Amino acid sequence: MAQARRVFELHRPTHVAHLAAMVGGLFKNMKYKLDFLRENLLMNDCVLECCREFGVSRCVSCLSTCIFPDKTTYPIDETMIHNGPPHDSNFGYAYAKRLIDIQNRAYHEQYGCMFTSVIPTNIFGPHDNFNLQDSHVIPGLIHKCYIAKQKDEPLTVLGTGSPLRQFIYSKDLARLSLWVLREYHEIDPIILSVGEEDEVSIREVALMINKAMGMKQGIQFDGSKSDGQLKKTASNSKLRKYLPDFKFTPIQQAIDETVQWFCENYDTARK
Ligand code: GFB
Repeated sequence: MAQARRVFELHRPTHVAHLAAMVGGLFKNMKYKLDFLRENLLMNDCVLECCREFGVSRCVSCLSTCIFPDKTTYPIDETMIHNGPPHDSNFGYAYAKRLIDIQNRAYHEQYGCMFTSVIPTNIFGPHDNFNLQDSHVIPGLIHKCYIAKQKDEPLTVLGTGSPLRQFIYSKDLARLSLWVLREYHEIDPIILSVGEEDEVSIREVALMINKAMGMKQGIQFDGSKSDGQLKKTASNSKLRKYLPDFKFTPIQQAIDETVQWFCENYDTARK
């Protein structure tokens, strides 16, 4: 808490985008459920309490669609956050993030604070974490594809490749988050996602990465590894009511740019 206070003391912010978090892909989440819970609870409490103490006028925190109930109707919308247990693979992270919504409401009711949250789907882009074990699926497969190409071997995809995901490009999320910080005046969260029609399978994503990397070899699957949640299809109708014309970057173009960034920055990339 003292460290957080020193940062607020130094910068005296009026607006805060709370992006501090312990994050990771499916396999890291499955391994460190307690750490994900404790680390994120501690960081969230520090940041939100400093925002209140220093009179910050707007704070936007970042959740994730993995926090929604696993047994639910689709598409998921913002009203369903607390309607049941999240998927078992990431309950530590999910409950810590759900509590931010509770904290925002409590800060608003007790102190009138204008703290809110965004709920993006799976994020990827340049500067990501490309660690082979702990990363999310797209940076993980990009790193694996880079190695497979050098060995002229097929790309090995973990699981069956059939789970479905909606992916948001980090540059699109940054633009939308600035809009939320400036123009969105609700305490209730808002899902930031491409439409349901842009949901893709892990298999399709792997093929897009292969194409972007110029791989000659195909892909193969390691069915002994977990698929995690099969789908978490989210509705972006609340976002579309506010921003009907917002243009998301096409996923193949976003993957091409991320692959190019990784290849150009291989030596210094997080991995
Ligand atoms: O991004 P990811 O790790 O997390 O994606 P989730 C996992 C899906 O990709 C699973 C498949 O279906 C995996 O079987 N997959 C295939 C791989 N190959 C790979 C690989 O090399 N690495 C990884 N990581 N996956 C996370 C939550 O769930 O979503 C986090 O656990 C967070 O808390 C994040 O919310 C956005 O989409 O399954």
